Amino acid sequence: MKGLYLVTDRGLCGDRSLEDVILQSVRGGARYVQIREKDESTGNFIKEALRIKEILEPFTVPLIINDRVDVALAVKAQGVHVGQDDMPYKMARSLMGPGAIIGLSVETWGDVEEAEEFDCDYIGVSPVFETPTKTDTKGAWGLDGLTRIRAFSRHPLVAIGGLNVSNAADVVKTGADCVAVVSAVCSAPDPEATSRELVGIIADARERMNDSVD
Ligand code: TZP
Ligand code: MG
Repeated sequence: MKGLYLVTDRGLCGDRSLEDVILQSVRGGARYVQIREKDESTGNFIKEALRIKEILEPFTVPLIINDRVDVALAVKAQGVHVGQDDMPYKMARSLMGPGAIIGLSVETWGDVEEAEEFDCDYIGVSPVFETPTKTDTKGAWGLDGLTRIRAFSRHPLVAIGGLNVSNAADVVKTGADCVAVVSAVCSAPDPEATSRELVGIIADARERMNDSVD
C-alpha cells in the first residue's frame, strides 16, 4: 500500500454529492477509498456503496467499507476496515476471504502488539493528531508514536487523524505507507486539486527518503 487514502464523510462535502467528491479525489490520484457511514440505513449504505464501486472501477481504486462486513460482502467490496470495537479481525478475515484488503485500527500499544499475529493488510494508526472529525479516540500517537510503531510493526502503516498538506511530508518521513484524510479532501474547495497536491507531497517525501537511503 502507498499513497493517498481517502476516508469519506458525507457531512463534510457541503453542497456537493459524496460521489462527486470521491470522483474528484481519485482523478487527483487517491489510491484507496474507504466509505464511512455512521448514521445511514443498511439499505442506503448498500446503494451508495454500489454507486461508488462503479465510479472507482475504471481507476482500479479498491473500495473499502468501514466497520460493516455485511455491507462489504453484499456489494463485493475489495476490502473492509475494522476498529477495535468492530467485528474481530479473524472473523472478518474468515468471512471476507484471503484476497480481501483488511485494515485494522490501532489505538493503543497493546493493539499494535496484538496486530502482529494477524495477517491484516495494514494497520490504521489512529489518530496521529487530535481531530474534530473523530473525537472518541484514546489520545493521539503523534509523529513519535508513528515512528515507534514503524520500528516495531511488520505491517504497512496507514496514518490518519489531522493530516493535510502541511504535515503529510512529516508523516511519510516517519515511514508511514499511506496518508489517510477525511476533512482535508472532503471539505476542500477543490477536492481534485487538493488530492493532487497531497499525492505530490507524498511522492516527493518518499523519493527524498529513498535518496537518503541510497
Ligand atoms: N479515524 C481516526 S481519526 C479519523 C478516523 C476516521 C478522522 C480523521 O479525520 P481528519 O478530518 O482527516 O482529521
Ligand atoms: Mg469502526
